[in-house]
Amino acid sequence: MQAPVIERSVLTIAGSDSCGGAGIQADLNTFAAFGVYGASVITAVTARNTLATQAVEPVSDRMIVEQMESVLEDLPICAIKTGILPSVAGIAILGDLLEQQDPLIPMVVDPVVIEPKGKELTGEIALEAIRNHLFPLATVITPNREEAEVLTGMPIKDMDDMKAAAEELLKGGSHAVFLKGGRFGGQEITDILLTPDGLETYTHRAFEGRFHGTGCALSSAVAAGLAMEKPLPEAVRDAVDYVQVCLENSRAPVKGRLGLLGHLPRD
Ligand code: PXL
Repeated sequence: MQAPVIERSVLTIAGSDSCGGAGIQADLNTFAAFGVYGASVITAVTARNTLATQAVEPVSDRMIVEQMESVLEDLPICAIKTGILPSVAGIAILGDLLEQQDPLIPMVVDPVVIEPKGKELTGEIALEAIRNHLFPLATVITPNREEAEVLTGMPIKDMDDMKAAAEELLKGGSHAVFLKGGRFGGQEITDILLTPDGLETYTHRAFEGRFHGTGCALSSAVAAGLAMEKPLPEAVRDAVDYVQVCLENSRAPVKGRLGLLGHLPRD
């Protein structure tokens, strides 16, 4: 019997995380949890765990393009999520390739800047290239507080600062900004989605401790929702709820201090 043709799939363009908590591994787990087929273009390989990043090796621009062409030739990609993009030239090439898609594929751009030690993953120069080449093509960008500070040069200390930074990013040419809230002291976190239609807020529980890969899961869940043709505010709502469940189901590594998300039913 002939298998049915795949109707929709999501593509992650991101780095591999050897400990499985973030990057490609988190993205594919998220797509699976949403029941949507996931493809992956790997941009960098990390040797890392929840203690630190031990080594990073970028994948060549040529190989990134090869992977892109292989996937686009064969699969119905209904949404894309981008994570770590280590090469400025590669970001421009990727932008050109995505711009040529007709119609444009809905895309979630996660402007990942890793903590100072890991800046080599997506440094601030690469971030500038992401802003120039990918933000104009993105359905939504998903910076966290620190990334929004770097992108806008504006310090974010409270909710008013968050709104001002999101407005600045929207003015800068992004179609929508999902700004992940920091914890401003309380037991809750508020994320905001700013689009030309207005502002939506998403308040949720702040879990104790620190976790690995929440940003990757969140942006991938939004992409999965877009692939399923959910309106953006609904895709974001479902993504926020999904990460909360992952946090409830998280487990600790043996040595490191960052919790690992529980995406799928446990063994
Ligand atoms: O969470 C950002 C991120 C994205 N991609 C890879 C990572 C990390 C963080 O560690 O390792 C591959």
